[in-house]
Amino acid sequence: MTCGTAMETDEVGPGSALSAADRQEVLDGLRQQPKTLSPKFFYDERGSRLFEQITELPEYYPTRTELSIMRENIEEIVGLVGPQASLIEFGSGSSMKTRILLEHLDRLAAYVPVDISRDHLTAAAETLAADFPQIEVLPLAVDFTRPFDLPKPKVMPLRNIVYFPGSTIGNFMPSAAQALLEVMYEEANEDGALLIGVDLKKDPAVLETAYNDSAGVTARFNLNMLRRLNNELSANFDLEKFRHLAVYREEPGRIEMHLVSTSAQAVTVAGERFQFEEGESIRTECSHKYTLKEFEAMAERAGFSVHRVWTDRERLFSVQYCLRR
Ligand code: SAH
Ligand code: AVI
Repeated sequence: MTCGTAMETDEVGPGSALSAADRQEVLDGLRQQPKTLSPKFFYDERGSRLFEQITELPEYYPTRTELSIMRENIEEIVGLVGPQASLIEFGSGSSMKTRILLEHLDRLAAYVPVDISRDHLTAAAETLAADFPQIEVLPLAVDFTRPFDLPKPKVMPLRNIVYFPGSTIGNFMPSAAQALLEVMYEEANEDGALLIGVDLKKDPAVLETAYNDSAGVTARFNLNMLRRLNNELSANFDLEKFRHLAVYREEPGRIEMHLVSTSAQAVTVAGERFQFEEGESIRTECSHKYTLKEFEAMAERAGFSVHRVWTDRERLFSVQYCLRR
């Protein structure tokens, strides 16, 4: 059993400050009109825990739907993956869904969970390594949008299977999503594949309810980004003066999450002053929803062919197995 956190040159380091590159990204985003911040900044330890709570909300259908699709089709998935693969998961979080794969896949060579939320990743990997002592667990605390090297397992894998559940692909703009799929194409090496969760277009009311839960957890998750910038970039956001907004935009086909300033105000971030009008917002997340056709076209542009698609009866969510062409 191995469970050391592999480190990279552009690593997500320990401690409580954002890296210089992240600081620059935050400032660049706030200088834009409209102001934006990357959703990757949601995930400090508190943000990761709030996301876990979101996955259990009655309104948030994606997690339970994806889980049920995985459970129903696990035998077929095991057959497609074959023996002695290395499983590389992008944005692994607590690796909760991955347990189904770890329990069923045939003699995994290694499991490599990749996540930006370092402490959360380390805790999840330690638990998994204890629960699956026969599997080499090699966590990698990096930002997967920047170049990184995969750790080498002790057992030579027969193929690399990239796993990207949760429809985290939807959190990227279409061009960035395609670029990320191209990275996954490279990681999946010659005989490998991509197993990906993709949320589907549906009644906007269902979507808006999923991102505006009645218990206010999604609002706390959204506002946590400002708390994080206060802690890690010496910002002075007053959390009482911003409110959560999530709306579905038909044309780009995505839920947008915003933090709306409830008054005219000035905020300082890393020494720079930003002015907000009353009602002006920071866009913190886009969550794109795809038709099966739209996702297939994007996967093909990245070099994949969609080999198998599983959905639930209501066609809310899909799990797709993509081969390198
Ligand atoms: N895969 C889990 C968690 C999804 S939440 C699930 O399906 O439920 C999205 C995860 O991606 C979080 O754990 C977050 O920390 C991680 N993440 C987001 N952006 C990232 C980035 N740029 N690099 C690495 N991890 C990232
Ligand atoms: C991680 N990601 C796919 C989630 C989503 O649905 O876009 C993040 C999230 N944002 C609000 N609720 C959940």
